[in-house]
Amino acid sequence: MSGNFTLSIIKPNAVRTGKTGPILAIINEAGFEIAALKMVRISRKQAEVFYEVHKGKPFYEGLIGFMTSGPVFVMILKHENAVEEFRRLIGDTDPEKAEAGTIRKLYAVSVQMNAIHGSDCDENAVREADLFFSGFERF
Ligand code: IDP
Ligand code: MG
Repeated sequence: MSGNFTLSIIKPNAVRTGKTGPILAIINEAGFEIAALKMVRISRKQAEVFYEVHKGKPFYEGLIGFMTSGPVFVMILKHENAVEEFRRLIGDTDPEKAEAGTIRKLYAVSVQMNAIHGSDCDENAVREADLFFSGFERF
């Protein structure tokens, strides 16, 4: 299903403040199909593997601390051209630059606590989905 799916994470700030339902509604409205979904508390080790590309950047330690600070919802979402379409739906990394109506514009509280993750390319969608879901957990 490469090219037709992306990996998303509803981040701890959004889960903590009760935004999971509203965010899932936006994702549903936009026509994405949930192919896998679970609530997990990401460990430090898992966060380090997931964000290894950012190791050494000034925001890295803060990001790891934030992403392990509480439970998240991890999901595989299916859609035509899923990676690009989903990045458009979530908006810019920086909520101040995100377009009106995007998930980050609505629910991010800072660049770090920007409510949601979306894979940035098909190769990373495959990598990230494989980290979180076995074959039996995908539909
Ligand atoms: P993305 O999530 O839009 O792909 P990335 O550059 O891959 O953005 O960064 C991963 C995550 O790291 C961001 O979603 C955000 O939570 C955090 N982050 C990125 N840049 C900054 C920053 O300058 N300050 C604080 N946190 C940041
Ligand atoms: Mg990224």
